[in-house]
Amino acid sequence: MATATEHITLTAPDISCGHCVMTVQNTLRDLGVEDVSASAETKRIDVTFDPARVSLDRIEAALDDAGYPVQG
Ligand SMILES: [Cu+2]
Repeated sequence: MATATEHITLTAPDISCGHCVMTVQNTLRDLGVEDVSASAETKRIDVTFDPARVSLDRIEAALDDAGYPVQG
């Protein structure tokens, strides 16, 4: 059983304050990602996840639903 995790950095320009950071982090933690760290300064979201557990499409869809669409 592969246990490889992937690390990606997404950009979500609508992250503007600490509340947004918490919402983004909680949204992705609820999906079951290994680790997530968002920043209102850089608008970036660092995510470590197991692709066998949660897909990148699902991560992006959840962020979209939460009001923080990923750029690009
Ligand atoms: Cu905010």
